[in-house]
Amino acid sequence: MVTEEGAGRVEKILPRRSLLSRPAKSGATRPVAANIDQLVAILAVKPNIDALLLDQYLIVCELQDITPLIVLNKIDLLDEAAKQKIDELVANYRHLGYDLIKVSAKDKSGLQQLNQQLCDKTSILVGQSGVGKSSIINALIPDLALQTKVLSTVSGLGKHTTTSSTLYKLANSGEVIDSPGVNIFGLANITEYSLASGYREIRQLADQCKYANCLHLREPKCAVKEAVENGAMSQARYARYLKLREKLST
Ligand SMILES: Nc1nc2c(ncn2[C@@H]2O[C@H](COP(=O)(O)OP(=O)(O)OP(=O)(O)O)[C@@H](O)[C@H]2O)c(=O)[nH]1
Ligand SMILES: [Mg+2]
Ligand SMILES: [Zn+2]
Repeated sequence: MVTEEGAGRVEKILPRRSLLSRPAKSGATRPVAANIDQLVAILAVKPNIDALLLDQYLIVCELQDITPLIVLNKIDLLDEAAKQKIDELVANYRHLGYDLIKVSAKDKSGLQQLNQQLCDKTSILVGQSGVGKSSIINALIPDLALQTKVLSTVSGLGKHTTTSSTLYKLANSGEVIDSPGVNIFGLANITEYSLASGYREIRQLADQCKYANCLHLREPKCAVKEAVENGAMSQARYARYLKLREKLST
């Protein structure tokens, strides 16, 4: 606050804006990164699109007030067979209000748009190994030459190339953190109720459920299940909600 003489006084130390954690031994959690403004969840046409992992990232964003951005990389590899499935997924997340941009680190398409979204804030790039996190940062900062790895031709899967999180400064005064391609925060600190409210469409519907403590499983007069039945909520997203609930209880 400002005192009479115009001098300032420290009222309180502000809490960290956000804290991403990952599960550690015996139910404890370990911090991964603090004061993140934006989480960029990277998906890639190859190796495969892991929507369950994407939902986990989005839940963390919903609960921690971190802006999510979804980036679909490697669109240079998109063929007709993959296109329909991906279009559906893209439409679903955009319909939910998530920003989603399509890029190719290889031919540099979409990178200008991505660069704009990274302006003036600190973002962490996350996603399974091999989706191209380091390649995207390399493409945004041409002098950097971060190590990336050729995907195994047998499995199409990446090996973990990046082993620790590192922060890089962009020319547009944004900062990006490259993270290793592991499931870095999982479901740390998430309860069955916070999981439900981490699905934004479930959170919006929940107050129309008959029971205030409805978990949208087998309860009667559940607005969420009704929405799934009449197509207002994506069946695939609901199925992932159920899957993550199972993961929580194991
Ligand atoms: N065709 C194509 N290949 C790409 C693209 N982006 C990245 N790759 C390739 O995908 C592989 C993995 O890229 P990385 O940047 O190492 O992936 P990463 O997400 O950093 O992986 P980890 O560090 O293991 O987490 C490399 O062989 C890249 O050349 C793209 O837009 N198109
Ligand atoms: Mg990497
Ligand atoms: Zn319900």
